[in-house]
Amino acid sequence: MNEPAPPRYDAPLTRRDALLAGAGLVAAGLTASRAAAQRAPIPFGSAAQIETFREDPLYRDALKRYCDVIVPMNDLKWEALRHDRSRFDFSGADELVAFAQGNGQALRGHALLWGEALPPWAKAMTSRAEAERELIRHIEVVVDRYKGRIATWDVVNEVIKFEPTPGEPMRDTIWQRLLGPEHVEIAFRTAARVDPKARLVLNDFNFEEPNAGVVARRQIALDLVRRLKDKGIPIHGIGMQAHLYAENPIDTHGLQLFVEALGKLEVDVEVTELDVIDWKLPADAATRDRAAASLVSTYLNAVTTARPPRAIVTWGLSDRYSWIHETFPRRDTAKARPLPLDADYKPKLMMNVLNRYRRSAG
Ligand code: 9MR
Repeated sequence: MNEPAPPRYDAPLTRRDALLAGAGLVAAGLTASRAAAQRAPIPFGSAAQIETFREDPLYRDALKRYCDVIVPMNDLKWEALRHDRSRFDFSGADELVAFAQGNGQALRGHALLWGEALPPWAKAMTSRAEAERELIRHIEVVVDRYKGRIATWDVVNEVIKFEPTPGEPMRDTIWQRLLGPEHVEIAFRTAARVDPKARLVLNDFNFEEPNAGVVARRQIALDLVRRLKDKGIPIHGIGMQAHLYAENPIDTHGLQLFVEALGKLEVDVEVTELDVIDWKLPADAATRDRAAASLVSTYLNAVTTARPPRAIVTWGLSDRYSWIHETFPRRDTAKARPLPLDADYKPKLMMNVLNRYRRSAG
């Protein structure tokens, strides 16, 4: 197979590059992303998994070295905090928060409301009053504990229906079943009341693919923002997860229109769970790494030229550990390569792309 020439990351930007980039003609978008990134540095970070954090010193070193922002991957979810109904368990979250604070890193909290990662008792709730009482109490306790330390919260996660049908915008969860669409308002209103200084974000996935379902998902996000704003309930950002499928194209124009429309509503975006699902790519590692870097570059260039995101966060740092290994296994059993560092913590081409946007190089 004839492989394309490796992309250039370090050559100076020529006038021709700039013109091509402006016309959207630069293959892979690598040069274009460089131009966009030169405007202003964007905080970079990663989700951190507590078990790995405890066991692997190289993982801790990488988090410290590369990240401006840390996101506890699972330890602020209900499943971790509320395993027992009567008692909050902050052990994992506290450890990661202390680590980030010790390193002068910012924190994103993920997530105050989600239909998944719930303990059995929460899945078994039966009445509106019970769901409302538990949700409000949960947000009060958790946001209050980390007030002034966790600056940004994913207040709600994945509340938009995967493939929305007209009149059915919301995902079917225990919250939607018991509280209806109002669960979003309750969550945002409560978080704002407890920490009026926190950045409050609605986090969701797939705003980037070229299909009708995604067009509908973007519209629903805009409608949700408008509804909250009309009611005087603060929302400051949309978190775009960006689990990018390597085999699918990115609707750069649609994505940019979305980011611009959010800007008009005075809402920023942040990239919250970036990684590349490479299960359909050829086995050769170098080919996969080039494709992943190129896809990330195309995505970040589209977002950043429309309106710079408040942060760029990857869902892990090293290919050694990723949810993609289990969720999207390759037929050839080769290990997935979704993240900016390889399994031995060596930076890959994706890290070069991210470096264009970062506050400081690692
Ligand atoms: O990566 C996370 C994995 O370790 C957990 O088992 C799982 C369930 O809590 O959640 C994964 O993270 C998800 C995130 O919280 C929300 N967006 C999708 C992520 C990947 O599934």
